[in-house]
Formats: sequence, structure tokens, C-alpha cells
Amino acid sequence: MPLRRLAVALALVIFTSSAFAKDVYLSITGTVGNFRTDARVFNPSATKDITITASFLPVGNGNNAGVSSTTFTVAKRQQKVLDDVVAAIFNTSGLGAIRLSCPDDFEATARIYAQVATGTLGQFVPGLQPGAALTKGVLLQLKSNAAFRTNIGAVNPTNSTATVTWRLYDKSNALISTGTAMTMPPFAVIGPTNMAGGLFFGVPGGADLNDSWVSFQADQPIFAYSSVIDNATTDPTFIPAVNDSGETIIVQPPTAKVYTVTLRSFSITFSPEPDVKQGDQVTLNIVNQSSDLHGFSVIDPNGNILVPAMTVPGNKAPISKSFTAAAQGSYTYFCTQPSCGTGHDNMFDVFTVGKASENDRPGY
Ligand SMILES: [Cu+2]
Repeated sequence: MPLRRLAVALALVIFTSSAFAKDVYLSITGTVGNFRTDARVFNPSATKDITITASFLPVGNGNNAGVSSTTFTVAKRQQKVLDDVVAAIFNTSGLGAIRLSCPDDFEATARIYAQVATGTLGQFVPGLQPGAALTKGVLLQLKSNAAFRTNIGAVNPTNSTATVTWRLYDKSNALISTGTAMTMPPFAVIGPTNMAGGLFFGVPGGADLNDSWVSFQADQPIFAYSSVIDNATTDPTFIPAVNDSGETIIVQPPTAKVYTVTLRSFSITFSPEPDVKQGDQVTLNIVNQSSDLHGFSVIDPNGNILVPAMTVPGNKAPISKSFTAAAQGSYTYFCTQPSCGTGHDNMFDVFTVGKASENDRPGY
């Protein structure tokens, strides 16, 4: 057989036998209280009945690597109806994700709803393959106020521990809260949890979370979703995470910085070393530890006088001056008493004020 034909034949063998295997996750399903979940599984093949291996991954953020599995078949070109799937297929109850695996192609969806007299439509949950899991994503169009609440849930579809950091942004796109880094064991599932309830975020009073959004970063790809619920009607909306291809920008809140500035003949020293970010409120306690008369002044990078020229008599109590470091760049400070001595020209230096924003680095 010519080499090329052999290669084609080998490729066909690999393609048609064990090479294809599909995993699909339904991020939230359950049989709990009056909540039920109906699932549907579709077999697109016109020629072959397929066998699906199914595992129920309970919520609780525990290691689900060892859960048992069961199987069911789907006949060719059929949509299999799996009403109350958690009880029907797994003979159990509670909330969890469902993992479906098959050597052949298939599709799956679910609907989780409340079983009440009038019935509810509930939420449709897409079946997602692990390739759709995200290490950086955003949850958009969230609401948390008197009329609506927002739940967040997540699934780790990997056999590794995932560490996830969540960030909440308000209506004005300001960072409201950075959640504590969350550890998700292999195949762990976090059930839908009120985002303003503490597990995800401590939300400051007065935050406007009408049209809020959440970003997350994880060291393993995860499935995340939010569920926005109308508190009056209980109408829910399922919002899967979408990819975040950009860099997270963290705006640090301004902080108060206090330094002791010591004038000597002939030097000016800061204690501690200046570490000022744009927007910081800076207080300088200026003291002259010599018997000579010195002076002091600070000018910002744009030439604005932040501390006007002042005299600082020797061996007296410190004099306090405060300013806001509004501009980035070099701030100049110097002695304003040319008659203080021959070393006067040495009493001159700068400190640098950096950006308040710092980009996230991977592996934080
Ligand atoms: Cu001087």
C-alpha cells in the first residue's frame, strides 16, 4: 500500500473509533423542595443508538471526583425526555450539576422550575462542553436591589483544584468588592448563592447594584452562571458567563500616607521611604534636627505648589502639612532658606507618584 493511502486509512480508523468522546455539563439541576429539573438529550445520529454515561455532582463545593455513574441509551434521531432527571436517572435528590459523557455525539439541555399549582417556566440551562469553560469571564446584566436578587453558581469540570477570584462592579463600573479567593476541588459544584449574601461578596451599604456585573479569574477553566430573580413574581433568568478577553484593571482606593520629613545640615530625609500612589492623601510632619534655620516646600509635577515655602526653626516640634497627590510623576521638595549654609544645594530631591491602577497578573 502506498504510504499516503496507508496514512489516510489510519486516520479514518482513528476518527471513526475511539477518538471522539464528548462531555457535556448541565451546571444546575435538582430535585429539592418544590424544584424539579427536566432534561432532554438528543442523538443526532441517523444510524446508531448511543449510550450516555451520567454522573450527578452534588452542590456544596466538595470533591466530586469519586461520584458513581449510571448509563442510559438514546435511540437514533430521538430526543430523550428525562423529566425530573435527578430522581429518575440518579434515584436521588438535592441540587447539583450533571455530567454526561458519550463516545458519540449528542446534545443536552435542562430546565429547572418550581412545581407549584400554577407552574413556573423556570430557567433553561444549556449543556456545555469543557472547551466552553472559562478562566476569565464576566456575568452581565445583574440586579440586586429591593425588586431583584442575583444568585451565582459555578462548576469545576476539571480533575484539578481551581482557585477563583470574583469581583463585583456597580452600576458606574466601580469595583465594589473583591471576593475572597475561592477554592473549588475537582468536579466541585457551588450551588446558586445570593451574590450579596457573603459567600461571594460583602456588599457595602448604599452600593447601586441595579445593572451591576461580576468578573472572575480562575487558574482552571470553570463554568459560571448567574440567575437573576424577580422577588415579586420569582421570574428567573439564567445568564451564562461570557469570555473576558481583556485585562482586569484594579483601581486602588486612595489611602492616607504619613511621613516624617527630617531636615538636617545638609539633607532632607523621608521616613518611611515615600510610596505614594495617585490620589493618596499625604501628610508630612516636618522637623528640623539642626540648630540652623531651614525651610521647606513641595511642588507637584505640573508646577503646582503643594506646600508653600515655610521656615522650619531648629529643634522645635514637627510642623504638619497635608496635600492630595493628584498627579502622577515627580514631586520636588527642597529647602527654601538659601542662607542656611554651604550645603544648601544638597537639600533638594524628588519622590515619584505612581499610577493608582495596577493590572492583574496571572497566578495571583
Ligand atoms: Cu537649608
